[in-house]
Amino acid sequence: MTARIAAVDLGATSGRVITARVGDGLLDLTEVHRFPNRPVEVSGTLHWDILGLYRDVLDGLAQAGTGISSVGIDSWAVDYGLLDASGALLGNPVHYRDDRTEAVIDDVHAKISPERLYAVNGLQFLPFNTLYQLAAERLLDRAETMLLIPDLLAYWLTGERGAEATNASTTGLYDASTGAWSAEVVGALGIPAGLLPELRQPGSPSGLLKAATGLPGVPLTAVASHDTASAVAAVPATDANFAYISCGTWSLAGVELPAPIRTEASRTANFTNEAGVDGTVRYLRNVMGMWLVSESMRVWGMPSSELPALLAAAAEVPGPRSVVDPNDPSFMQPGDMPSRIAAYCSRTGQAVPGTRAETVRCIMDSLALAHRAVLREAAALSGRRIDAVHLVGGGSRNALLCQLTADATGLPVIAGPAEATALGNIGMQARALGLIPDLPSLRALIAETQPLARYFPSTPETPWLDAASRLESFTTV
Ligand code: LRH
Repeated sequence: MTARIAAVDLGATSGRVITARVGDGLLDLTEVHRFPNRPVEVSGTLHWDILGLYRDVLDGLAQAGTGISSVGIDSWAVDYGLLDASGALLGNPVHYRDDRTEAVIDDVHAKISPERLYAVNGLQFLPFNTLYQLAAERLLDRAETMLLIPDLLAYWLTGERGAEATNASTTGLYDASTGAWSAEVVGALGIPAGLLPELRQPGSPSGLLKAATGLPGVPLTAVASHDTASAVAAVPATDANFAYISCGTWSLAGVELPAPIRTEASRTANFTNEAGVDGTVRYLRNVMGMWLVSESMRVWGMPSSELPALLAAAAEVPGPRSVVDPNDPSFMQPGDMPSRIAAYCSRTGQAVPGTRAETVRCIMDSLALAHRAVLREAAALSGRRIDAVHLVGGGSRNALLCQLTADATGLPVIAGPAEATALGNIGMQARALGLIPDLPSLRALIAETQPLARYFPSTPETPWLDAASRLESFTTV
């Protein structure tokens, strides 16, 4: 038996609607609609253009056509819309790169300490975690319900409200031990009871599409709606000793574990325990990934179609030379990334990249070095042996980054699938339809059907060791 399934996958810079034919060993993808996701600054606040995105979702579903058995939605994490008592959207969802939380982080930590927060939610500190955003939220007193982005779109498509669990686990309000909203954290922060809808597990039915969507009566299925959770579900690993890097706007690097780790060492290393499918834990740390390149290209006025040429030029530049900590707070907000990278290099006494190719080479070496650091720490903190690194997502098309990651980590890198997030989304729907029995079968099917590339360490470790210790000396200054 086969079925046609549609995945809506929204990333921070672009979205897509992908259909797949699944079943009988088949997993064929067709991208039916791809669209840019362009944030908008209004009166000093950075917003998502949520109605524009919803329109593109509708357009994509129209392109998908009839004969669809199920639709699922995933997006980036942490951001939300608020509904008033009539179900109307209050304001426009704020982008996680807006700096509104800076002023409230200390207040939140005065109400509940970072140590206690980590003991409950197991989450890495990121200034945009939903709990800080809610502390800075001006519309809270008028809000009845908070819906994370995929849940908000699901509500508009079906009229049904819920909170999908993998994405809920990125809010800071979710208890990593019980898999429920944390009454303790919610209470400590004075978040109104009832703001958070009931949790839904990936695979559960989430309503039927309304007539106005053009696909009336088609079932919406909750997937691992946090894009990173979908991407990790689609890692084509065939045994347990693997690490993954879900590489797109961010590089999310880590291992999959059966239970959270909330030791003090893990907290100070800022490792997160986000919920994966079937009770798995995504033990990882965020690395500010290809954002550094996409933002540089925006400043240079280069369309993304010019990325391959830019990477080819960067591959000709010798490296590793100047390196930056991609997670330096100066790189977080939109702006003139090449100048900020130059300022970092000059501040740390390194050669300042002079050309675009040198800047991109500096970013690639820095990301490879960050991948090395995170995976070594993940292995040390979890005791998990890493035999291979699965690099999935759009970054898997970046042969330079894949090769440098193999060189810097000293590990084989298996690159692909590029559409891991959509495949994870589709996979959970296929499982709900009874077409795929379990997670290992989904991964095996992806390994069999999707093109993968392999990269092996090709250079001595010494220059990477030198660069790593140089970088450490900057970050402790
Ligand atoms: C990647 C991602 C990541 C989050 C960030 C906000 O798209 O979902 O896992 O930390 O966006």
